[in-house]
Amino acid sequence: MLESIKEKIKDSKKIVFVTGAGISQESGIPTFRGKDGLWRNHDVMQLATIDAFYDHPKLVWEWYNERRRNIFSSKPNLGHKAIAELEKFVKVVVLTQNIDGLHQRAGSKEVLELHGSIVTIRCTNCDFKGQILTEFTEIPPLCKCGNILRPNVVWFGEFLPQDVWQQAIIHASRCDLMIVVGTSLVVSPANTLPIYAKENNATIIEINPENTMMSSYMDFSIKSTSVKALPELISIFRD
Ligand code: BJW
Ligand code: ZN
Repeated sequence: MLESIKEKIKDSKKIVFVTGAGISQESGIPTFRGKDGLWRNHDVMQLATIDAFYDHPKLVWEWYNERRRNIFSSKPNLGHKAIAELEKFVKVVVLTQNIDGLHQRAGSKEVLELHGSIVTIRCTNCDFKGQILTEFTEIPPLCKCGNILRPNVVWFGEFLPQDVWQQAIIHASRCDLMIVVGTSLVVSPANTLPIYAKENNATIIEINPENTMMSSYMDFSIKSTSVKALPELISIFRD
């Protein structure tokens, strides 16, 4: 890693991470776009919509059931663990688009889930909401009130949980270093977070093996996977 990046990182007081599917790719969880963007010949972007859920609840639930099974048997990787360990040295906040809970399982204390959680299930009609780790044998699963249950995630066309989003903007606006890891930055409003950081004159670093929509906007782009690049951050603070 360049000495100039190392200095910026070591001098920072508050690091905000913005993470996406790429950080969990090395835990065996597929990303959304590119070659991973198909499930049983369905474009996953078409499945992740509220319309798809109401039109084809069984199909969408089969997709979530399979993903829940995979996620529950996956483990945080060295990238998630490095972010959690950084808390020993500097204030860290994680703003994640991921719904897999792997940052929390790696030990990160302050994680804001912008797109909800696949662990939590809620009713489409009543106030029921709860963490359910067991597999649903009957799909779509039904609530005690008789209506369909859904994963507590944010689909296209739905608003992000407003309290979480407001907090995310505040953190992005008040950091001096933002590290954007494993996201294509094509989905709004999460892809506006680097803009809030830049307005505060924060340094922005991207970690991604590929170019993204905003690579040219970054102060530094590290073309690497998160498992390779993130553990290096710890060594900067240790040295
Ligand atoms: C690695 C790596 C390694 C690989 N290491 N890196 C027109 C009509 C209607 C709406 C819109 C519209 N135009 C715009 C909108 C808004 C819409 C949007 O942004 N659409 C765009 C696609 C055009 N956004 C919304 O609808 C949002 N809500 C909203 O805006 O509310 C206001 C509103 C309301 C009503 C109408 C209009 C506006 C909600 C967005 C919700 C997104 N939900 C999903 C599903 C969540 C649940 C689930 O997981 O099942 O969130 S979609 C999916 O995309 C998921 C992700 O969080 C999100 C972002 O994807 P991410 O994480 O960036 O993954 P990838 O696959 O894209 O990228 C992976 C990256 O990793 C790549 O760059 C790789 O190179 C890299 N990588 N291996 C490091 N080892
Ligand atoms: Zn209910």
